[in-house]
Amino acid sequence: MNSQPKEVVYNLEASAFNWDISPGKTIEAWGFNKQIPGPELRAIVGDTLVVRLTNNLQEPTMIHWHGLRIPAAMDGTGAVQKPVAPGEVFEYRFVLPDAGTFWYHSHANETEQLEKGMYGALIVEDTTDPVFDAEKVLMIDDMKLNSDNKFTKPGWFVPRIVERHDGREGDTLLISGKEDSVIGIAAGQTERWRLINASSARYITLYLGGKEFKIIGTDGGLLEHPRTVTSVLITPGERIDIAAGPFEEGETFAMESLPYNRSTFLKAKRQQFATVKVGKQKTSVAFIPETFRTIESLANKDAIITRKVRLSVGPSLKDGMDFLVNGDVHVNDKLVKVGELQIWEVSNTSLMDHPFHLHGFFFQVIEENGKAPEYRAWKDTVNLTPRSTMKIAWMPDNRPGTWMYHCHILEHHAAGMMAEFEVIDGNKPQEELNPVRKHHHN
Ligand SMILES: [Cu+2]
Repeated sequence: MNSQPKEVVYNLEASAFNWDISPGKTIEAWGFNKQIPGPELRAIVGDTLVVRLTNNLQEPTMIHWHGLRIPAAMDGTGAVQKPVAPGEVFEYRFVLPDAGTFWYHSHANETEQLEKGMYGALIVEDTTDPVFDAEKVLMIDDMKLNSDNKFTKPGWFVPRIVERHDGREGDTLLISGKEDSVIGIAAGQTERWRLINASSARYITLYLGGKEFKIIGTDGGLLEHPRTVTSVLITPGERIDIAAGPFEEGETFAMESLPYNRSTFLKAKRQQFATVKVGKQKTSVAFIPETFRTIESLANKDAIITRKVRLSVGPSLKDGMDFLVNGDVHVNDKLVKVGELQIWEVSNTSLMDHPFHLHGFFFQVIEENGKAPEYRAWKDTVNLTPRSTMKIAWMPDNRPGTWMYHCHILEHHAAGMMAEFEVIDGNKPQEELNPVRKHHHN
C-alpha cells in the first residue's frame, strides 16, 4: 500500500526532431521531449499523475493511456476530448489505480504518429512488488524506412494494399529507440524486464538464446504465479514482464523474435533486436515468490454471453479490403451499464490474426476456442488467431463515458476495425446521455 500518495507531475512536449537510431543513422522523428521513447513516467499505485501536454507538432495530437483504468474524459481519444491543436496545452490528471507496466501513445493519426515515435512507458510500482537486482523497461518497435532513412508511404496500389492488409512492418528493429542495442546484466543476478510492444503491426515472439525465463506479469500487472518458458508472444499493444537471469559471466546471446506466421503477405523472419552481454558476477538480493497475488475469477467458461463482437475482413472496391466489426466499419456499439458483468464472445472469422484491445477496463479470458485458459491474468489486449473465438469477462465499474475497443494493428484500426460504446450509470435518467455520437476515426 502507498501510505503517502502524492502528485507526480510531468511536462511532455510533442514535436518533430532528429533522432539517432544508431551511429550515423538519423531519422526525422516525432515524439515526446525530443526522445524515443518519450520520458519514462514512473509513480506508485495510488499517486495522482499529472501530465501537461504541449503540442508543438504541425498537426493535432492527444495521448491515450494504454491499459489505465481512469475516467473516460482522460482516455485521450477523439471520442472524449478535442484533439490538442498545434500550440495548445492539455492537462491529463488521474489517480493510478493499478500497479503494472503501461504505456502512453498518440491516439491521433496513429498510423503516422506512432510509427514516427510518439510513445513512451508508464511504470506504476507497488510497495509490495517482488524484489529484483535491477529493472529494465524495453520498448520494442520497428520502423519502415527507405534507403535515405525517411518514412515513406507506399504509393503504388499493390504495396498500399499490402501495408493495409499486413499492417506496417519495417526492417529497422528498435529496442527503446535504438538499433543493435547491447543489454548488460551482471552474472548471478535476476532482473525485471518490462517489455512493451509499441510497433504498428509486428508480432514479437521473444526468445533469449533458448534460455529459460519467467513470465511474471502481463497487461494488468502481476500474474498469480510465475511461468517458466523459453519464448513468449507479445502482440502490438501487449506488455509482458519477465524475470531474466541468473546468467553465467561472459555469456553473450541474442534477444530475438522467432518467426510468427500471422498469415501476412510478407513472411515472418527470425530477427535479432539486441544483444545480451553478461558481465562480472555480483551478489543477488532478488527473490521471486511462488505466488504473487490472487486474481479473483470474474466468471467461468460457461457464463452466458451478453455480447458478440465479430472481427472480419471484407472486400472494398477502393482499398482492396475493409476491416470490420460485426460486418461494419467504425461501429457505434450498444451501451453497457455500470455494475453489469460483461461476457463478450470475441471472434475472428478472418484468415489473419488481430490483437483485440479494450480501452479503460481489464478483462479476463475465460474461454479460448472452447477451452478454459491455463492460467488467469488481467488483460487489455489479447490476440485472436485466424478463425478463433474467445470469451472475455469484464466489469464496468463506475466510470461512465464513451469507451472503445479496436484491433491494435494500427492500419486495421484506421481501416475500420473499431467500435465505440457508452458506459452508463443505470441509475441515472437516459436524457442525460448524449443521444448523438459522431463517428470518430481515431
Ligand atoms: Cu487487425
